[in-house]
Amino acid sequence: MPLRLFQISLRFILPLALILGLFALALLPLADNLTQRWFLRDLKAQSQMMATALSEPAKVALLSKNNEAVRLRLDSAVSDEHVVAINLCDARGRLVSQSSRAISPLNCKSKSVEGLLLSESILEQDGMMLGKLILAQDTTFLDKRSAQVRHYLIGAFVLMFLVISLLNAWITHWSWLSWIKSLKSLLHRETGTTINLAPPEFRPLVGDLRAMLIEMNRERKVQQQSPQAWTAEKLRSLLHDELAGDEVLVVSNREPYIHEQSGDSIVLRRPASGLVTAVEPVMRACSGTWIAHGSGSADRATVDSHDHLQVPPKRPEYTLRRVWLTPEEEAGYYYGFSNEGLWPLCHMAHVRPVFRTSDWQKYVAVNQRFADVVIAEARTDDPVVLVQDYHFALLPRMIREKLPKATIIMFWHIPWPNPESFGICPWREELLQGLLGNTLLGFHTPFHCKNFLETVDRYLETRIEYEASTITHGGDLTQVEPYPISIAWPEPDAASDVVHAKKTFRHELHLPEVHCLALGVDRLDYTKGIVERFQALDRLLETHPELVGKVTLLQIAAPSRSSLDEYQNLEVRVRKLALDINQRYENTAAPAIILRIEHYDGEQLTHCYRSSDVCLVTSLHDGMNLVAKEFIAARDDELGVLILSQFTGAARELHEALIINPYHIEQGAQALYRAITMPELEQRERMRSMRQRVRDFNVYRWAGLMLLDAARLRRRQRVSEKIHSHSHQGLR
Ligand code: GDG
Repeated sequence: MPLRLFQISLRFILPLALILGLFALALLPLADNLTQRWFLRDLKAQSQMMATALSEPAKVALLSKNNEAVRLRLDSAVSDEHVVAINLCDARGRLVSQSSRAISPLNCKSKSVEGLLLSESILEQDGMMLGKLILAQDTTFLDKRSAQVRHYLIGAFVLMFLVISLLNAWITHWSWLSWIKSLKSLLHRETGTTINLAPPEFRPLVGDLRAMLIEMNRERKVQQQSPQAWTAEKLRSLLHDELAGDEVLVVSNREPYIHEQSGDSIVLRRPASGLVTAVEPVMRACSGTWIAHGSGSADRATVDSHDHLQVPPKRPEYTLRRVWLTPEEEAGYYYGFSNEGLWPLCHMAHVRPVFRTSDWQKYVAVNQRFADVVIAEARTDDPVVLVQDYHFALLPRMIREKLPKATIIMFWHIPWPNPESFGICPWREELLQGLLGNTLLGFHTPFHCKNFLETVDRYLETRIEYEASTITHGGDLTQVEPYPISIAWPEPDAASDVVHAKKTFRHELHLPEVHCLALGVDRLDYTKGIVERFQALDRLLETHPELVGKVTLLQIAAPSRSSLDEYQNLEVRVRKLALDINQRYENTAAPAIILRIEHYDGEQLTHCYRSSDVCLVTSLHDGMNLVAKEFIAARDDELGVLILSQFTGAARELHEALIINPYHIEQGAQALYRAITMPELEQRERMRSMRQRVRDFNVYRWAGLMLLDAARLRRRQRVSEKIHSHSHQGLR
């Protein structure tokens, strides 16, 4: 029996022993008393009977004064084992006769003698008292009998305890075995039917159990594959081993390097994008070709005749291939269908998606354009193509049609909604069919994967293996897996001291030297909960007036999709709210909010992360959110508090953050108060644990896991192709 089972049994056995023990303690004196009373009653009845039997010869002896005859009768009565002596006395109390075994303290006046039970029986004749018989019975045996009864009772209790304990252990063991058996059969069954077939007690657990087991399997797999931490070097060598010599192409809308014309000169800009932050280290590790929309005003001027550019410009490691779009194409495909349609469709932020046929047509055309570029760039017939994000839902199928042997991996960087929400898209079937051109489709969380499988189940005729997380559609197999995205762990910066950074940063912001600084860093997007964040700060200052002038929120909001109405309205709202709040707390040492709607460079952002006391991530819905992880990575002083929305993918990993519902303004305000007043010891404990997690689960792991899975699928595909061609040759 496993140790756990033994522990469970102990939980029953110990209280049982205690209860039985207490019961025995209460019962033993009672039983003692009862047996004594029964035995005494028996003795009295016996002496009564004997007195009755002796009364006639005794009377005769008293009347005739013939003592000898009666003496013999008395002796024969005394031969009984308990009667030890009998005295016959006359009416005056004189001894007339006595059994031969006389007991010295016993005479006609005796009322009690130790160790004896004395019973008197009066002898009468015609109403006149003739004398009396005194019977003495031995009572010492009563103690022996009581002791025996006590022993029997204790024995019975011990036996009862043993029987119940064994019975319990057996029942526990048996239930455990049948529980495990049901659980095993449950987990091995077809998932689609599991819910109905599962025993009722398991039904609420089925989803959780499966998710837990899948996660445990993945963790184990990763640990087996990577006893040490994931690094760029390790990813590179893994790519070398697993995809040796294979061609790698990346496709994304956003390019990692943008060239802008600034007066007479050209400046290089890095976009504010989680996707770029995540994929760039992968490209550096595997040096392939990154195909993206050339959106900068000086982009054309900086490419070669094949629209190629080696990047990073200072130390080239891979090729950037720029694709040109007309303003109409960009308006329809990027702003229209992708960002007014799919973005709000996939995020629950209460902004209605807008679907226009003209946008859809541009989306189809641009996806086709990128597919043509992939096919043109591919030097082999089976490249590994990494497609990024919701701008290219149709691309995988388009590539698959021309390059059937390609391994196409797509990562969907935003949440996937439930089937009902997705169902409002007029082109839902086309989008799903496009996505099923992938070999491997990745989301941030198991929950998004589940939503995707259920959506496909709802709208397409496919074969879905929930257990294996695969979809078979028109002969193609797509594996759907969660890969939580992350960041590259920064190199330690020995030169930068956090205490100094804090001081200079407050000085730059014209804040007092000792001042609490909260930070928000986002693209200016309605999904990021910037308004709710400001409201939480406002509420904090309202409920804690002692903090007015002592806390400032620095909000960096990188302009994004600013040509869309929804984003312009958001900017107006955010600016106005910041202004209102600042006016409300006007005459103080420092403003409540410093709002910077501008683009910061990477180094500036790190400086901000290191100099603040609190980082606020209050997204209303977010696939992962990399700002949360960047803040943690920047805090090598192990201080600072992260407030994190429960609606981010990051909240599933960073449990030591203060997790909030951003819609609940009071909760946000309370979390802010808790963060501001949190002791350093607690900050350190939380930060240390989160840093460990982000360091280990970094972007190289994200890419590594995805590429390992892709390599495995690629091998499987090659084997099945070989078998296929051999069987064809055999048939000829
Ligand atoms: C999508 C998903 C998912 C922000 N402002 C500036 C700037 N940033 C950088 C941050 C961070 C990135 O942009 C934002 O990443 P997030 O993950 O927070 O959000 P999205 O852009 O919405 O990204 C998201 C992500 O894709 C990855 O899959 O996590 O859920 O929505 O790296 O530092 N960078 C610079 N200047 C800024 O002003 N340089």
